[in-house]
Amino acid sequence: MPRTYDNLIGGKSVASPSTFESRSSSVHADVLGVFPEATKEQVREACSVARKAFATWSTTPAPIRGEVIGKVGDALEREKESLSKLVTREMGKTLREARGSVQEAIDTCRFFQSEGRRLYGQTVPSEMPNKELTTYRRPLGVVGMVTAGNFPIAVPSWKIIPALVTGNTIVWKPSEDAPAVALAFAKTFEEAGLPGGVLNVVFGGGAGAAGEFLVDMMDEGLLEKFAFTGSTAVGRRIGEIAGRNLLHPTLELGGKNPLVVMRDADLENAVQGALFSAFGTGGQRCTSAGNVIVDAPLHDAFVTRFLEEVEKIRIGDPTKHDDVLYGPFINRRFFERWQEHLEWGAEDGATLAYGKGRIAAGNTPSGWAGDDPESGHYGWPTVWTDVRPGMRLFQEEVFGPTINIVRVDGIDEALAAANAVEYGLSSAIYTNDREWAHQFKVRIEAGMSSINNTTVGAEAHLPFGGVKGSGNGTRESGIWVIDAYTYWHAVNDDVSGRLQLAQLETAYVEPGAPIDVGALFD
Ligand code: UN1
Repeated sequence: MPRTYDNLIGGKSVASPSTFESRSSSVHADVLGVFPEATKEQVREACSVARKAFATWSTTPAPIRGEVIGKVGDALEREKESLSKLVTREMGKTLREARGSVQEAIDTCRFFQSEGRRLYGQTVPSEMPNKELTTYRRPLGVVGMVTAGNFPIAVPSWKIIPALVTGNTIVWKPSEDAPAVALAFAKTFEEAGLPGGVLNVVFGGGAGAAGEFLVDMMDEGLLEKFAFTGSTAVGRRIGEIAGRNLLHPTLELGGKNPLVVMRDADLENAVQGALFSAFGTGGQRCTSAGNVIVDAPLHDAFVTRFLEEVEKIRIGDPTKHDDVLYGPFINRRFFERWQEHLEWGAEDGATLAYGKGRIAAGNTPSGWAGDDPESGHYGWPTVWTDVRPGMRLFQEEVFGPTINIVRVDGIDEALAAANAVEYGLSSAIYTNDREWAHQFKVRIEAGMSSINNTTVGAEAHLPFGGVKGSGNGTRESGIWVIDAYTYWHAVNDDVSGRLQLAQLETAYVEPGAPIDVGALFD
């Protein structure tokens, strides 16, 4: 019998009238646990509990808050292996990548532990005597968070940790695709001594369920901030609701990330970079490459070498094999969404250079690791050639093991193609030409770019986020995320003992007579 788990509200376990199961992505019969479907009333209750907790947590000195985050990092480090295995079992990414994603959360703890001892404000000179101006970062209040299942620990850590160190309290609705990882992560905060009510976790679905209920709390005036990672369509909706409540949400949305390979590129490096960008995590990263844009003189050689490598990709159950590049889809929903694109490609008139849909008995690619393909949803690595801007295949996010190859001629065409999508999250160029790399840096419409590296693999202390349809300009990670969870408070401290009026009484110096350099030396 699988165990049943509860919501965490005000430091207490709270059950809900209905529940859902979390199943392993590689062996569907394997149930990780039964989780609650939080009701609207429970979500509301979590928000009011978080508000009460805000009074004490926001006045807890920031260095002390940072120490709690440090202890979360210690717990994550100690549990890294079992957490990584849980990520692999529940979500389906390889153990190597799962370890990387837990490490990303640890790195985030290390960064923000010490940020608790900075959170710098400024001292600013006043134009009046005996008056001092200072600025302080103040926490916003109660933050609602909804996160996706593809990075069930790293991406929540980018939100929860900076929000806590800056003194906010949280109601978090983790993805229904990875609730077990979310619960384990939330437990590390309990171990670290975070007071009850500061981080509340409500489980359940998105539309018509806990996720939407939490969004509704903005209209009820119970939240001061919303942070979301997920689709552009849902992000737009959250942005509208936040906007009418004068809240500035954090929105990390989709991507269709270009990887440009110029004629002078190191072919092997570019092939390896494109392979991991396209097929790492089975293409289920918002930073995965969508279009590989290849300069004409290298196009045919690139396609040949790339296809040789694609044929060798090892695929299988990541809980059993260490050497697979990717495992199953997170679940049926992700698989079905991916499968749709096979029709777009045919309608668009692109060429299917490699791939045969769902991996099944009698339909396995050469690198199949030999498991029962029906135990999870597995997709063939899929490569389309002759793809052009404007095709649906080129424009829309696919979120699976699919890559398009697009032929262009020269840096200007490459940049035009790279920018011809609605999104602008990450991007990459392979070239050793300084001028082309420079052109790419200044003209690409993206929040993140790599030169001679992949579209994925953002480090935990650089700003993460996109432009255009990929977000609303907020950034996560590093010092930049602090702006998302604080407001600037400007303080005028007047010790003159009298009414002093800036601008009206400012004692500017009277200028002397104008000088004339010509006359001075004639
Ligand atoms: C995501 O896909 O939502 O840069 C985040 C990367 C990872 C995070 C991806 N560090 O690929």
